[in-house]
Amino acid sequence: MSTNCIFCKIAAGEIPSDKVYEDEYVLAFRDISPQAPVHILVIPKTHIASAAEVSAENAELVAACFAAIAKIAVAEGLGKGFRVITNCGEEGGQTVHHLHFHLLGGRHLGANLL
Ligand code: DGP
Repeated sequence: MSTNCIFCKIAAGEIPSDKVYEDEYVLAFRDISPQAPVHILVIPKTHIASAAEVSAENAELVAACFAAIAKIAVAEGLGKGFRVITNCGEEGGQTVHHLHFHLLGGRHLGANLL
């Protein structure tokens, strides 16, 4: 656990969240400021600061996040499709420095990324 990391505190249950999925490695909860009808944050419980910190040593945690995303998408009725985004660093727009994947769906998101 990283001191003062809000997502570590959510993973530890110290801060409440609207949890939608949990396993040994992964927690998923609804974003506090949803940008789509379904907007869920999927995080590794272990602190990884961002996508820039992913390596061979922690890649299994990223794989676990994506396995969770596939399950959550089914549970949330996103059979028509969804989008997964991770913001990385200052220019990438990252505001919480604990690796997280935004799972977005529930409407047509369009072809543009920006
Ligand atoms: P990013 O900009 O990629 O770092 O996204 C951070 C997201 O985290 C943003 O969409 C808002 C969300 N968020 C920040 N604090 C909290 C919180 O305390 N609870 C929940 N559920 N979401 C949060």
